[in-house]
Amino acid sequence: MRKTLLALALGMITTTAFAAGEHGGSHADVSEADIDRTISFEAGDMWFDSESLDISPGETVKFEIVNTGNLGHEFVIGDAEAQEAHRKMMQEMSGGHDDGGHDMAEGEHGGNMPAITIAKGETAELVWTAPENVDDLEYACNIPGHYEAGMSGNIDLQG
Ligand SMILES: [Cu+2]
Repeated sequence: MRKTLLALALGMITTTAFAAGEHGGSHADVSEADIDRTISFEAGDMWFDSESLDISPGETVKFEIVNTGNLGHEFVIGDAEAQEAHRKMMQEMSGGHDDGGHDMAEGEHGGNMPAITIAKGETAELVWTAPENVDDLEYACNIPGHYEAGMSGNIDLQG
């Protein structure tokens, strides 16, 4: 009886953690031990201080991003097409208000693009495992105007 209860409890924890990971970009679904490498960099007003990242397929990376700017930013991983689609959506939702995009970004990523938002002065973390069958991905801040001003970079997935 005890074992059954324990298994149930563990199952519930796993499910909850997984859901959190999908929605908030939380790393709760990956334990620290699974992380191969931590990559730290800065986001500022209209730039990331790393213009490209070399990551091996299958590698689990923890991004630690410090926002040293005066605006909120986001960090989203996806291919060029997905980034563009996301950008359009953010633009439509913002209705032209630059600041309004921030909160909406969180709920509208749809779950399949790893994403975090980083408030000014904050550090945000995102744990991500690089896919095996993709050549190049982009990372970007898709808050209206930011990508266009330079907030993007390439992720080179080296086999
Ligand atoms: Cu930004």
